[in-house]
Amino acid sequence: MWNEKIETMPRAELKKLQSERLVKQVKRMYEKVPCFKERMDNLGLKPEDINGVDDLHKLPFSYKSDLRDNYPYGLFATDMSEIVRVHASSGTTGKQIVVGYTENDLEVWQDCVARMFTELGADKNSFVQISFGYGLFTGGLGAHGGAQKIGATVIPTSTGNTKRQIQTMIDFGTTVLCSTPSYALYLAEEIEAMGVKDKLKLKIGIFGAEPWTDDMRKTIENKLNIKAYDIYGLSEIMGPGVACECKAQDGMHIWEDNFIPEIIDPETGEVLPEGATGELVFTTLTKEGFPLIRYRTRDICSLNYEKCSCGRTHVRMNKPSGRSDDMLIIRGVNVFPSQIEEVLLKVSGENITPNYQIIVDRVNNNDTLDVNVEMSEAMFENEIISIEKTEKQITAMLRSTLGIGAKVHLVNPKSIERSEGKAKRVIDKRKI
Ligand code: DLL
Repeated sequence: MWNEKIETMPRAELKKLQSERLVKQVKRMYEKVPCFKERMDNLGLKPEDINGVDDLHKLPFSYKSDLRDNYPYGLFATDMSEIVRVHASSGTTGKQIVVGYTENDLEVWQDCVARMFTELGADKNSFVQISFGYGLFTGGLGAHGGAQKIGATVIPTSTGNTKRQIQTMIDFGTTVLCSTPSYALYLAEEIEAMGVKDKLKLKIGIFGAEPWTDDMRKTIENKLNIKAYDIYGLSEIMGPGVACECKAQDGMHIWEDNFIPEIIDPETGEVLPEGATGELVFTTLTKEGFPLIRYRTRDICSLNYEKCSCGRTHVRMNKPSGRSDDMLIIRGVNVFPSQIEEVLLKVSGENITPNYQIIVDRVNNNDTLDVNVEMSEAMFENEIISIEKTEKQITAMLRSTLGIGAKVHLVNPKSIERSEGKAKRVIDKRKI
């Protein structure tokens, strides 16, 4: 382990540490962030009313809209002279949001990411290729900092230039690949097409930044002949490294010395009991530049507080099934794109590839759902009849999973645009 004392800290001690940090954080934010002070004042709350984690539920929520309303630096809690880096995220809608880090924030970030790399088997002998985008997106530089911290040889390729990226992977002896799962899939396809799979030294894939199913994980593992791990994070809270799987692969450990997670009912805001599924909310405990209290992530998941077989005591979150704002309501039925992916990957194999796109529209006041799936080269050369048969099979499976009908279209190989970062799998024309 990278930080054994912290990673295995008994829960009672962890709670004490969190409580001390929370009290300080609330006091600091009350003094330095006008928007937070105003919300506290409106609730008739003073920093002295917060004596530890048990008082957390009294504090006001914060929202993505707060970041937009206070754009760019209005929520920062230090003087700008202390901020040594900013990152930004555009998200799916609206103006970008900006986050800032002090020198100490960057150190905490590197420490969290170093814990992740160490657990997943990377060390100073590893060659870590970072194929997350570098720039304002937190993925590239965030993963980079942790990989450097553990003394690995970092190969900062960023995204894009896929063929060269693969040549680099071969020539430089990459053993660990970090990217979005959808870019890993794209890389795997190109590796197959170039016929160079046996030239790779890859062992571990560390993927995240977007929802992906377990079936997608298996597909990528088989195609690249690696072990693939899931990591989670968001710019507002830090970037990659907020949570990551361990070798037990039974959820992602959230580094609770730095972040307190809660699960709430997204409608009422009520804190839900242990194990319930709801919206994930984070409070940052150590962030100086850009701290947040009870930040509504919109990600839907549950938390598991049982001790993990890896020995870590920090709580585990399960794979987010999607964001509450990604949920599609089609003819009154709630549909998560991940449910569609699950079905498609069950069928994927000889006939269809894991590349797909979901198109939602409204025609004559009726919602329509079309799912385009790329067929394999083998099927492309096949007779029409088996294409129709596969379309029908997928349609039936989708109907039984989603409870609504979808039109499935098998489309030509390589006709769906590949993603180098986060995949855009849903086109909701009702919103255009
Ligand atoms: O995606 C940070 C990151 C970079 C995480 C690299 C992991 C690896 P944002 O661009 O702000 O930050 O997007 C954050 O992406 O609220 C989730 O909805 C989604 N997300 C991130 N990781 C996962 C994951 C980065 N493993 C938003 N599974 C989050 C599902 C994920 N969704």
